[in-house]
Amino acid sequence: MECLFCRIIDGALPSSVVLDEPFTLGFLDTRPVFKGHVLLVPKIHVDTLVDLPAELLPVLMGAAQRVAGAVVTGLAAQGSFVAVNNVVSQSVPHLHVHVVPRTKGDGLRGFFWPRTKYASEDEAGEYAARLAAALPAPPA
Ligand code: DGP
Repeated sequence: MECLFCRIIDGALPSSVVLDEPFTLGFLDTRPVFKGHVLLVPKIHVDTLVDLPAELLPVLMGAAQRVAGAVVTGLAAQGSFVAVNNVVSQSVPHLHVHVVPRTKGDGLRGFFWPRTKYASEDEAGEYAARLAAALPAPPA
């Protein structure tokens, strides 16, 4: 089996497990932004969030919500950063949700991206309309 996170899910590679549920595994990132940085993965192999079956979305994000609570109650973080890299900046091609404990003044700078501006309200409206037209219908 080639996929690194599938090997962790199967137990072929060790990990520090935080959450083990029927469809979701949560384990510590070995290169944490801060200690307690958790990765949540679906146990089925999908490359990105776009590929996740819709019925597993609340399962995965529900687990992320609970872990985001646990870093506050269990590690005394003030909050968290919850993120998914899809393709770009994604170093492991098995969907994973990062839950990073955050505290004011923790020095995290890497997630401060440069910001741009819309040229006009019309341009913003065009972007909104293009996205809205491209959105698949929600699952029934
Ligand atoms: P990303 O760059 O968004 O694809 O995040 C992948 C993360 O996976 C990165 O923060 C480091 C982590 N990682 C890489 N290899 C391993 C590993 O073998 N075990 C664990 N637990 N985490 C890993």
